[in-house]
Amino acid sequence: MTRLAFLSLITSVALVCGAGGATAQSGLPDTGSGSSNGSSASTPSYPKDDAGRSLILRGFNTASSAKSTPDGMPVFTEADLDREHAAMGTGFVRFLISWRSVEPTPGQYDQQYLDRVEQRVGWYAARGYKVMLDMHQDVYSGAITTAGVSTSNIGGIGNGAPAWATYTDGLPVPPQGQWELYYLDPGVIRAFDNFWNNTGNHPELVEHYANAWRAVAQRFAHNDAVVAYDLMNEPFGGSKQGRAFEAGPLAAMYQRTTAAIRQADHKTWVCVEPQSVGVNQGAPSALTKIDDPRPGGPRIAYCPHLYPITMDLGAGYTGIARVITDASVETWRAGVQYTAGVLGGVPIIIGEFGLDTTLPGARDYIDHVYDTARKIGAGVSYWSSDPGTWGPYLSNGTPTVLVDAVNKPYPRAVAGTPVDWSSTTSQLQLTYRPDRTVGAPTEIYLPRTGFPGDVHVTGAQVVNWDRASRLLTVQSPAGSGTVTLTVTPAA
Ligand code: 9MR
Repeated sequence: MTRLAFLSLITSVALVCGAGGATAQSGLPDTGSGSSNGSSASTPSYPKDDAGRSLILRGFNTASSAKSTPDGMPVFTEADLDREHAAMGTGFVRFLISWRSVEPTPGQYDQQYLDRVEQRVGWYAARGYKVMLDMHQDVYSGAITTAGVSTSNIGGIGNGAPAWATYTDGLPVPPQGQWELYYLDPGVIRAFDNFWNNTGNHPELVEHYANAWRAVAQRFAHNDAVVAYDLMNEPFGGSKQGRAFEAGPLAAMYQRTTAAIRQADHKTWVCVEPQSVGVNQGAPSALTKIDDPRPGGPRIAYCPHLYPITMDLGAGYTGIARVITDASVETWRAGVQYTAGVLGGVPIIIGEFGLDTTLPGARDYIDHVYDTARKIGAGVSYWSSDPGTWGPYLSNGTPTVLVDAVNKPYPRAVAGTPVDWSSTTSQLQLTYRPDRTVGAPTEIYLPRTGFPGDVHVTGAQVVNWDRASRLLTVQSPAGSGTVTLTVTPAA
């Protein structure tokens, strides 16, 4: 076992054994109860589309391959998207972009790169998807070693920041056998310390970062498919960790970048992530509220990742590993709802969760995470659509257990506020409070497996059932109050 894995395991066990107490003491909510800060954890909020409908986002990260391709594009074709769409009914993507590609030289924004991103966004838009643009990084940058990203034998040593913004100050970045361990290398810690200006030597870097985001926002401000900007993937604080980082330079960067984005774009949701180390495994975040200067109320969302250490270590989801994983997910869930409350009762989008789908119990774990997401009203983008054992398809095209797990009925856009929903392969039930100012219908995805023919709907009027796109649209009955609708296959 590696150093980090060992440390992580200890952290995980400590969380499972100890954080329950810490959770209770700090007033983190149980499922369904209100949080201690005035916002209610039992009434999730949702990002809205242009028609004002609540969005329940289900999709993939596309794709890890974009980290190292020279043109910054994922190895993912329109045909791949058609296959995903037909097989799983996804309607959302967390699309990876990178600072190195947006701003290859200081102050110069590569419009041809943004053209390529816009083209891919167009593929998604044509199929009715919503897009979150994710400014990705891992281990700061491909320039942390002279080896760069492409010659690594462990799948890429760092990606994200441009070389000109990478200051290791001559400190070493010794090779590691596992990519996460690079985060502990002195040169990487220094690169982050310079980015956050923990050193006091590089106040310009965060300014560049915020301005690069403004350039992205200028391009996509009026693109209806783009609903969210994930400001930074898995932030790491260098020598500042925990509260010192999250309530300090991280929140300051989010505030500055949000202000820069709002100079160009008042519409798109701004997603903020906690620090990844520890919080991805279930530790509480100390992130503080970000003000959104847009007219008409804030559009901030909380976009954490979920990686219980048991799953990352390959323990599978059986026996004691399952017990530990469930406890980690539960601790993580309480922390996520708490932080969403701190941020102002904001929508939650799980930007990443993922695992080796060939592990024992993988299917049960995937179901458990989607069920947890459903209960807390969270969107989900699975890591990732790349071919392989973590993805929906192996390199030879064989589907993994993920395809069947994701391909479930779900309400995609609700003309009001969802109160509760659940589904099996051949049934969907949705309770929601209609918003009479929303003219567009509620939209529901129904897989072919459970709904091969006509559908039977109670509690609402069918507007359209499109067996090709698998989309059912319904209008709630006149009158006020909560509506419960049920969809089953017609007898
Ligand atoms: O799965 C990715 C792996 O192939 C890469 O070597 C690694 C470093 O770029 O990144 C992995 O993806 C991670 C993502 O970038 C951030 N969240 C955790 C993902 C899984 O480890």
